[in-house]
Amino acid sequence: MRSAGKSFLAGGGDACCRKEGIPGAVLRILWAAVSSASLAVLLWCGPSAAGPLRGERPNIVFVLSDNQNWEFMSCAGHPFLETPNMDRLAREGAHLQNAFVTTALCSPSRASILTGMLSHKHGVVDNQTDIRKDLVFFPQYLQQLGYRTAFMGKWHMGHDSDEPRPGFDKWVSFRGQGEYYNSTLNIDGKKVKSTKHISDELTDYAIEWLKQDRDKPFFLYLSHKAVHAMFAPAKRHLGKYENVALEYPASMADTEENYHGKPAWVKEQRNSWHGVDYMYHGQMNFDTFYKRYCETLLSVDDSIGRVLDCLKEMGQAESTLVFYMGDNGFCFGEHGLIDKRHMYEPSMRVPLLARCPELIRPGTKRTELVQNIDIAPTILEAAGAQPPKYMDGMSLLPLFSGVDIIWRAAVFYEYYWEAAFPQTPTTFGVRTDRYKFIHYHGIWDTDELYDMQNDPDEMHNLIGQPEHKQLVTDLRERLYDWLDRTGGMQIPLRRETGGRSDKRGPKQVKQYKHYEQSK
Ligand SMILES: [Ca+2]
Repeated sequence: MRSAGKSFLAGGGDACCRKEGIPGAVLRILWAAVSSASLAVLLWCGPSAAGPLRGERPNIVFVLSDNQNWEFMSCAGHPFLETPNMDRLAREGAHLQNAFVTTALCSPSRASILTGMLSHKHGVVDNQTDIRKDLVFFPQYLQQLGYRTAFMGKWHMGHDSDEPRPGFDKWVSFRGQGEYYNSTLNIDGKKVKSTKHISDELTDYAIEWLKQDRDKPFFLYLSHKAVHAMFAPAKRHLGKYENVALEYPASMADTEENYHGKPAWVKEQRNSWHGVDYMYHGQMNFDTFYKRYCETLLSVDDSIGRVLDCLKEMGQAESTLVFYMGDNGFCFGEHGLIDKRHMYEPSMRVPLLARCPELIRPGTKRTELVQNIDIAPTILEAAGAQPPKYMDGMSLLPLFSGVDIIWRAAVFYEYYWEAAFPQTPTTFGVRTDRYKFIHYHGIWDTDELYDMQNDPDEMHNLIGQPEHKQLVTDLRERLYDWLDRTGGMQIPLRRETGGRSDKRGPKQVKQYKHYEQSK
């Protein structure tokens, strides 16, 4: 089967794209955009190395959470959150500790996971734009390789449609962000009302599907709604952390010291939908926000546990490759901000775990810089195919082998201003293992440079320091080289539709509406 898979994938983007009808012009752009990262994939994927490290194709499960901060797992050192099943994945598999997204926003990141492509290449740069019909989702290739595939949960690209998308034999989804309770699900084209908390409901469907008799390998994409705002824990978890004492980040206070050297937009955002002074326009206070988020995340951890137990019961736990990842990070008061979009560490960094005893040594920890665009090439290679050249990511399988390898030296970042949430500017950046350079488009006061080794909380902007002048010049050049090489030298423009969350709040919010109403 592996050679059959290679016959259409080994030719890289060319063969795949022609098969799926990508026009020649687009194909030429894609070829022109083949990056050094793609080259590394080719180098690693020689005939002897490609494919799983065993005789047959593994079953694969990819579990995605929404908006999970990379430190919100017990195994990542969170002070009180209990995530026994995420910890189990890390203990029995691999914890990729330096994982990032290319754009910290739901739909763009999901499109990057599914296509292996950067946001400016797949074109999904906000939460409203649907993905182009000519692009291929990696599960479509898995189907051609003989996999049975299922999608369960939040899709979100093309906000208003929940219709089944290509690449999946089974489809359970909902419109846009969905609802925690009383969701209207689209199950293979039919509308069905959910009866439970959405994390439990999706897991029920996932397990029912996993347990079906089949003579083919399976691929499950379990895409949770949790933990997106407005948070709603499963009833069994509600209030679990009500009495914990929170520790606020040092950069949260509105002090001159905290905003020294920062661009003006950061302090301006404090009093907005995405700032601690008027968060979600007064729908909750910071402590409620933090605690309900943690409690809502517990249902995702439960879901992972149920999937792992199901695989064990089926006798598939040793040979199934299970991933767990967040679609973007989440800010908890750092620099006075909440939520995501910007390039500060809590926003662009995500949890990433993988388990497969036949493939990954238990307790593996890797610190190489990895990204959401790496998921598609990794899964395709695990399935025995060579990833298409047009994909921007790199297969992570070499990292699971436990040997030292030459890896990428930097990851790049992009975020495009949205009319719906106008408080965060268009942002580009590059992060090496030591430094982070952030460049804003249309912001004229200052760019940013941080020494991530000595200043992991990004408190001291070094951009103006004379000793870093050459470093800034070099990083700026690398950033533009990357944009140039990958076809990113333009700003995508979208028609403004819907409302703008651009209100300013009172100094003191007197009533927190969302949770007052839900009591
Ligand atoms: Ca998200």
